[in-house]
Amino acid sequence: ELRYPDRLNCAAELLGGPPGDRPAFRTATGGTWTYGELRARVDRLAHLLTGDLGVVPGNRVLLRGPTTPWLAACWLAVLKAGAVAVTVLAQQRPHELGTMCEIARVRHALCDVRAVDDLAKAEVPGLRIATYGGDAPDDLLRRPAPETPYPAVDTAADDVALIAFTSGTTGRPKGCMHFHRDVLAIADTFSQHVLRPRVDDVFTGSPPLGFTFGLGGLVIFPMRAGASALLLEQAGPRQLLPAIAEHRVSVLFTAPTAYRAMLDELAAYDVSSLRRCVSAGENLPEATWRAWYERTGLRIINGIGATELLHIFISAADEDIRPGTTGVPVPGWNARVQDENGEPVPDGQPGLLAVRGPVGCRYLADPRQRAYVREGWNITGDTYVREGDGYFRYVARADDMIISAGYNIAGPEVEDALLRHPDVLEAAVVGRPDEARGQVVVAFAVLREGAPRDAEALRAFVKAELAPYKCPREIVFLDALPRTATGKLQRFKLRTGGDQ
Ligand code: 3SK
Repeated sequence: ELRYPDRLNCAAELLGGPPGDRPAFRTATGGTWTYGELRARVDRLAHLLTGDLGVVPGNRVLLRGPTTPWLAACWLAVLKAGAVAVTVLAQQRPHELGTMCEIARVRHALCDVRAVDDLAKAEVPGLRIATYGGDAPDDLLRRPAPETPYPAVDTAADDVALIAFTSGTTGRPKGCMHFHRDVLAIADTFSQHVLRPRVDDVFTGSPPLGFTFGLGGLVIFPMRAGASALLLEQAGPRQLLPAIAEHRVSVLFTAPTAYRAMLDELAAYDVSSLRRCVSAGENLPEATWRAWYERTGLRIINGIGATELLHIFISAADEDIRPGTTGVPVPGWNARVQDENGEPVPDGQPGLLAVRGPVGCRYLADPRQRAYVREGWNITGDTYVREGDGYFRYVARADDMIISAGYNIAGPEVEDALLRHPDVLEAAVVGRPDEARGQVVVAFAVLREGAPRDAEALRAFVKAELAPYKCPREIVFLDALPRTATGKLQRFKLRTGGDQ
């Protein structure tokens, strides 16, 4: 069981350990921040926050900008000053930002000057925005500030440290509150037991810091291990491979679609420095796992996480990895599969995934809390099967099961079959209402460049792989699949054919 002192400031903990001359953050252009420099810059920012900007402990401070060491430093400064970091994504638009500021009662914002326009347009009443990274004399980084150490505010381990928003794939965003101890707990469970990081590790990846997948993988985990992170402002599949080669990256965090997209380019880059490849955010198709393994010899660490629970809670490491499954509960976490009434279902049968562990869901003033947490278990909204050997296998999002002529069909199984075809880059399978069958299976596919759009050939391919009732009635070709800002597939848009 994890135990932390009652008084705990997680930013001070993360900053405190490593020697000052060790690299903390690197940038694509070759910049390096040592831990000593990071500490000094965080302290300067904390002085400014609590001096010039008038932030007091408990205030909610919105952070917005591309993935840079300055954004990470602002996050650490807010927490060190006892305030609450409200992390949002650079892609979110004024209306969404306004809603999140209203829900979290945000009164202060630290914003990269390149991302300020949409925040200003949100016209949040009373919001004081300070920008960084610009030329203006009042830019946060140009203001005079004490160069003295900033003593961390003596927060309680269960004071709120951050509010992370999840919009799921639809609906009004929900703010998830996480404590100072939660920040350390994700490092001391998933990172410590599955990643087993070393001080010489170089982390990088694509998820932004406004998504807790990225915040953990690119700031919390490397810092807790005294390792370093390469922070990339542009981190699509095209930028990741050269960055891995040039900076000798050893730990990679990205999404299943990026692993698949990188396959074609792999041969042109030296990725021999990689020792851990983490995939989360969406289910990892077995076909992608196998293709990556064949080409690199690396076993992708699949994981399921949630903003509600801060990071990954089911996964597996090294030889324990079983392709096609997510893994087992991370040490410190518990998981089971249950029915709608909260009764456990037998192994081998699908049901709702329920988890509990050191971090729990705490929605900020949102009645949906009652649906997410039932009798102490967090119900993630995923349908899973627990195999006889204790491994958890993803079936579908609970509301994404397709029922066609009495058959239950899991979209991801059909997607996996499509992805085994060499021309298919991405696939999404949904149920479309049908008078005769209730629903019919419809697939959407993104093909590799130059591949023929031959729906019949693809249908024949799937028929050879799966029972005929699972074969898509229709295959629609798209240039890209609709996704949220954190990369999650928006199936409802495919189901309705609309742009909601
Ligand atoms: O939302 C997710 O899928 C996720 C995955 C890993 C870590 C954190 C999160 C929020």
